[in-house]
Amino acid sequence: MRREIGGHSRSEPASTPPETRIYAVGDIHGRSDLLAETIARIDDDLRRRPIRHSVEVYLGDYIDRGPDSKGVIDQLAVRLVRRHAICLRGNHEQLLEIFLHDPEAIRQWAHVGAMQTLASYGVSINPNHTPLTTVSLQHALREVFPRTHELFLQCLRNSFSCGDFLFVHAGIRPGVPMEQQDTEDLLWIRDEFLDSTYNHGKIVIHGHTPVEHTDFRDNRINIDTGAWRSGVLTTIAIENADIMVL
Ligand SMILES: [Mn+2]
Repeated sequence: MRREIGGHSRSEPASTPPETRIYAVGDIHGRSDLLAETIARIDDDLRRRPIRHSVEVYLGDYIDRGPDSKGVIDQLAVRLVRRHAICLRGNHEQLLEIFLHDPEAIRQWAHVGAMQTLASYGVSINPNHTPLTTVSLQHALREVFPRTHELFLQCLRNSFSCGDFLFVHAGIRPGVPMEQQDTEDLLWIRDEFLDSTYNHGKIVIHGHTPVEHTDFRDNRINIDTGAWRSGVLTTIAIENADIMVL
């Protein structure tokens, strides 16, 4: 499938650098089972179609909602070290990072699936026991939170650019230069970005807002297919100007 940027400022179709294939993976949300299948599919694709440079990009929201956030980070940490995978920060990882420093953050995080993440680390709230204070809940998680997962969080990036493609979790604010983008927008933005037909200069590959099928637009591609609920974790492979769903 060929996609062209905008139409005014570029006449060439959006493309990767030479001899480069980019794999981009959508929102995982605790589905370690689907991630394992995806990684196997990427490795299999690379065996069948070797290429000089391969880049693996995960678009964020690794945790919450699904059952095994810990297992997701275990696998991604290995991928990051062995394959130099680019792991972007999603708004859910941001909430976890804030909670590790500020126990009161659980109030916001709890609304979007924190309990499933805490449970995957063996931290559970038993409603029959005295309610845990936010501080003791934070201590309980910090006590069992692996050092490798701390290091993983430190490696997260808010954006990644390769060739004519820009990778972010949620999107960008239209009309604002990349270096002036607000982190909150990169991790949380919805309508102002999704409704925009602005030529961003690069095709934006993103997740964050679930869609039934990979959503190809002139200026962006949404690959969040709501894996935690749908069972479909989407990966696209981009090579030269060709974009395929893996
Ligand atoms: Mn998100």
